[in-house]
Amino acid sequence: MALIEIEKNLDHWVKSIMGITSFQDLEKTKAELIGKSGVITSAFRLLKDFSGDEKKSFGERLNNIKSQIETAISLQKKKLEEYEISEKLRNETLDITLPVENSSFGGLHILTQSIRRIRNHYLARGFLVLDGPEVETDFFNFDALNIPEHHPARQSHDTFYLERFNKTLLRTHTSCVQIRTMKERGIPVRMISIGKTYRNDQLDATHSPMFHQIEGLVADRKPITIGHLKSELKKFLAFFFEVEDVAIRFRPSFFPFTEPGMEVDCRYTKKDGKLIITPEGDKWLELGGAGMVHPNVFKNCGIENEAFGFAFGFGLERLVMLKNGITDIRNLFDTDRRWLEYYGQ
Ligand code: FA5
Repeated sequence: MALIEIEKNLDHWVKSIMGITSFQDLEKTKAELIGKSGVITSAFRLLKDFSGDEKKSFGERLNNIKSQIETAISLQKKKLEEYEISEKLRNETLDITLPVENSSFGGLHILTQSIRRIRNHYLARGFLVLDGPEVETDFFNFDALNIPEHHPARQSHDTFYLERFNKTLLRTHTSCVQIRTMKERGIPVRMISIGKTYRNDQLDATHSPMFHQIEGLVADRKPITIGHLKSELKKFLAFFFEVEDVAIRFRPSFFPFTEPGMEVDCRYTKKDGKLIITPEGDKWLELGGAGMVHPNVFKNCGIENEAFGFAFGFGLERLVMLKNGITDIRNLFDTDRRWLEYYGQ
């Protein structure tokens, strides 16, 4: 197309660009005018037929036309984008005056319910209910609990270290709260702590990289025995499972912060596929760890001379699963509304 004709058409092109209503049409017009084989681009090829001032003037006129077209296209594109956003906003406006379809307003997660129940139980019995930080130092998580660097027990806790903060980690258990409590308050003390703990464990039906533990500690200058520990655990488990009595047994185990250390099992039976905690049960169920506080732990907390104590640590998810017949820990962290509504309160 000759330059004269192009100049004549310019007004018409700009007007029609301003009237385009879709991105697709805009792109099409852009290609027809200033695309690779567009009218204007083709006209530039004629430049080679001119020379000197003529060439200069031809080039300037064409560039001027091209830039007017580009401006019109980009203005129109912006207009279309704004229109699209305002349409979207208009269509997606929520009518908050409409009545709700489902009258369920949510409830407390079963883990929250359990934490509250356990806390209330212990508060009523005069225990301190304490929290500790989830980001801990290796002193509170390991050293003070008689697990020095290079101790093999450190390997059994697959720890998330926060490398930027030297010697800082996500606590692998709530036993650190024992240390913080005794360092700050000394003994005698009766406390529990419930909170989140973290381990680099593969997620499966019974393991989660984040889970909760319940820690208990009773320490005194007066003698405390395994008999006291057994009685406390029976009380706690009978309360938690809402049964009259629980038969428990201790199996020797090793925790560097206890001496002796043990695993706690309780009797149960299965009826119609349901798990029932009962002293008459024919099977044993593993519940958690416990033991008598190791003398080094007292020492590390600045408690000199004779001291006695017991401690226990249970996984909350495992207890909640046993009580409610939940077979997969992942259900506790899913967002299936039906499940949450069933167990929520
Ligand atoms: C401990 O963590 C000790 N601190 C418990 C303890 C406290 C012993 C006081 C003695 C005195 P253990 O590593 O066994 O022990 O973990 C305790 C419980 O946490 C386990 O019995 C289990 O119920 C739960 N648990 C451990 N790892 C996971 C996991 N990845 N997901 C869910 N629960 C877990």
